[in-house]
Amino acid sequence: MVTNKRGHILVMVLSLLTLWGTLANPAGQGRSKQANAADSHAAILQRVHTNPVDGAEMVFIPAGKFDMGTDINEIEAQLKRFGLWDLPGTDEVRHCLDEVPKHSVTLPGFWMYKYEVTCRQYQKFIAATGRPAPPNWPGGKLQPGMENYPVTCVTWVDAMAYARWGEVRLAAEQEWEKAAGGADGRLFVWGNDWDPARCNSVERNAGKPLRSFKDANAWARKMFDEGIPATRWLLPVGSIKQDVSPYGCYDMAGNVSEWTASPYEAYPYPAGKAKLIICPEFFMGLRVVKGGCALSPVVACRVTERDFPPTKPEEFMDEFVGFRCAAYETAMPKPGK
Ligand SMILES: [Ca+2]
Repeated sequence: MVTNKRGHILVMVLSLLTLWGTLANPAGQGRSKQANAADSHAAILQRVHTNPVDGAEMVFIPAGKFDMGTDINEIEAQLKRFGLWDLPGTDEVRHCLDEVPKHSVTLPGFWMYKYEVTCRQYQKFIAATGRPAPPNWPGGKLQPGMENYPVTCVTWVDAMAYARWGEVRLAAEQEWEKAAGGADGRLFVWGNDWDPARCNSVERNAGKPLRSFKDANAWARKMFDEGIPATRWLLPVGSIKQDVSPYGCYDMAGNVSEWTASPYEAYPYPAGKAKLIICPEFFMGLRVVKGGCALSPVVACRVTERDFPPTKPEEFMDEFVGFRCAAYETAMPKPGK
């Protein structure tokens, strides 16, 4: 553990608070403010709510500030860390450029789905609203055994309609990134070191290192050419216990990538600095997808990853794109629907 002057001062302050708490509450009458504060923080982290509409578990993400995105100067170091800096071409660099610049974001507390929305939950939505089943459900029917898999082949408009039915909403990309990485700037939901066993990614499915987009895509193409269905690579939600965020959200590194509510635009630049439109796809009415999928290489499994399905959000669907929902702290669905 690193200690510094500020750490010592904090320890002193906490010690004084403890002493004050003891003096103020002699013989254990009542408890110190510090103990109560610690309890309430633990209570917040343990707050779980079940959405009565779809039965989804939701975890609470406390209010606060975090740094979103990636500094231009960090891209080289990150790619070197993964052994991807010296590759020919610029695939990996271009993939990170839409995360620039790193910027501070302050969010109020909110609730986030603990898991990707499942086929069982989507089936309930279909039954209640008459919306068509995803086209990858044979005969329009949920296949036995697929109930706890993430729903896929849904457009952004489908996901928005689900959220409206569920009396929740799609997460903004800022909320998604905070729910995935917390506030300490970690590269992956579990920390800074890449470990293919910790999430459902291409390296886990291939059983060998496939670090670059080129290698990952070549392997995926081969699987498709052999007629192996996409569902072969997906897992029921929450299957990999290590793919869990600091707040207890599962599968934010892998399994399926997830629609967010947010338009795909350039991140804000500091006042006085030009906003560089470094990605030609910005401001084209596309929507942000966050997180890696079962065919993603390491770069796409990072917390700061953002991607853009390249066609209209009302048309695009993919066997590796699903979604999860969020809600304002004060706008949780109540039982009774
Ligand atoms: Ca995911």
